[in-house]
Amino acid sequence: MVTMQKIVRHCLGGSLEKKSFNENQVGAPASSRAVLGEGPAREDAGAPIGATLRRRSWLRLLGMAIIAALALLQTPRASAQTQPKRPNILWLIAEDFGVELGCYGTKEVRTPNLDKLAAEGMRFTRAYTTAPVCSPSRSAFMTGMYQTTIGAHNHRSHRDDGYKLPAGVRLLNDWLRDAGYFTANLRQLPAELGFKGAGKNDWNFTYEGQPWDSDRWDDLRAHQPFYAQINFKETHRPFVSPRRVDPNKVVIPPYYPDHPVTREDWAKYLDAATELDEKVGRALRRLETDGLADNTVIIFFGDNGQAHARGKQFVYESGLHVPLIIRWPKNFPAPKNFKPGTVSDQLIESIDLTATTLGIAGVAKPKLMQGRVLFGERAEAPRQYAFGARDRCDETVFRLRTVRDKQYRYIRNFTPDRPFLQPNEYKQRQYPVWTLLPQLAGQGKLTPTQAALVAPTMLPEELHDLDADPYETDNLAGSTKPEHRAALRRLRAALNKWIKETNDQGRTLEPHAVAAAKGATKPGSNPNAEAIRPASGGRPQP
Ligand SMILES: [Ca+2]
Repeated sequence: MVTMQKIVRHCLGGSLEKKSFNENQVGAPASSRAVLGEGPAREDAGAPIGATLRRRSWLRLLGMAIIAALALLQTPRASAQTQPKRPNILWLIAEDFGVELGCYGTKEVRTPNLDKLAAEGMRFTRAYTTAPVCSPSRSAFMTGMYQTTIGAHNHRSHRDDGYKLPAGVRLLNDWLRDAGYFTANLRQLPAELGFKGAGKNDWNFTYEGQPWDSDRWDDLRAHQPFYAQINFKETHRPFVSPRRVDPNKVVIPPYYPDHPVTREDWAKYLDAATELDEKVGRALRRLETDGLADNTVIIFFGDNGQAHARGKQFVYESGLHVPLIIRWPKNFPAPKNFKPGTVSDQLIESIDLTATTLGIAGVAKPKLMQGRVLFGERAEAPRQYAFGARDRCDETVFRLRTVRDKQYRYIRNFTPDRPFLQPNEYKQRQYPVWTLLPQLAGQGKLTPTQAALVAPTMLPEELHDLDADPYETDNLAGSTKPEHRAALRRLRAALNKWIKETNDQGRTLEPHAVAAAKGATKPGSNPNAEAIRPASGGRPQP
């Protein structure tokens, strides 16, 4: 009873009055001490005895209610301390980045840190984002759902209309937080790293509340298990990394003109990859010195493909193919299907990383989640197909859908009446080759493959044999060879089925005025507001 009175007194007269429940404070012991510790005594001197007793029992009840409420608030976090130990999970996300790493065979880059990560972990050669541009891709891999299913398919849409995720669909963070994980999108990194995380979210839906518990690296060690991201902006344009690569030595894809402008631009992209690798290396080394490396699963990937004219925003390999490296930590046994030091050619969609991350955390896959678990006891069958979709980007409306299997990529263009170079202010401003193409076309200096990019219309269907033609320049949709006809029929059917079964929301276009305003539905709103936010200071906002 004395103890209870102390508790009641303390709650009402002491720490409760100055209590400010710190959402970032995890773990029962510290918080419990804050509530149960000695506080200033409270006396009821001068009040009648009956009134005092009535007040005391009321206070007792109130105190118990407050304690019960605080305990309830802390239950998920407290349970993280007592359940079997689970690994931390750190996503390292590169912007607009294809597979231009030494370990993927690019000779001109110097990427020793990611190459080492791949050697220690697993490297995946067929990992694909579901969209070739930031916001739909990020909306997808943060929910484990195709962006086309959840209505997040148009780039920078739903920024001012209050649009929410469909019922039963949640952010990865929310599922993990419920399971006792601390979540962070790291912007504030240790000073020795010499850079800040971009902190990018870029979701095409409204998130109410605070999606992340923290943006500070310094919070990680005390808040395990954690799920954290570092978003790297080096490979996003403009490329500003130190010059290392010789433009004369880079290998230019055949669909771009071999011109000094192209070579210079490509070399800068590879320089950005080297800079990215250097920063990833710093973060990984700090993880070790902080004693976190052996408890943390590392997942490195790109948020969409290459920042080049035919890459980002288009559904060729160059727009969707991303690097994927996963390293398993020493303190946990590798799960089923995870084989350190190996290379896998399994088809993977970025939304599989969502389901897999939940699996690593010991969380059952939510009923609606379309991503597949790659490892562990919950591992699902490998995909036969990887799908991708491009819808409005900025002010530019296309509807492109694609599916690939282990050998072929099929593309269907629902807007073939528009040119590849359909005006796009962002591409024109940031991509020198975008401007170079029509200039050289006017001078008659493009090869037929390159000239396809300046044609007044696009092909309604494409079929590419990725083994024979990795640059996807030879369209086999009209081929009479039986194997090509069979692949075309099979992939057409697979795409039709996917559109129907996943309820592709892109079948209905946005109103013209919304598209023209780059997704804004209200005068004066800026759908790019988050994307152009400076990468320093403050917590990330949804
Ligand atoms: Ca991006």
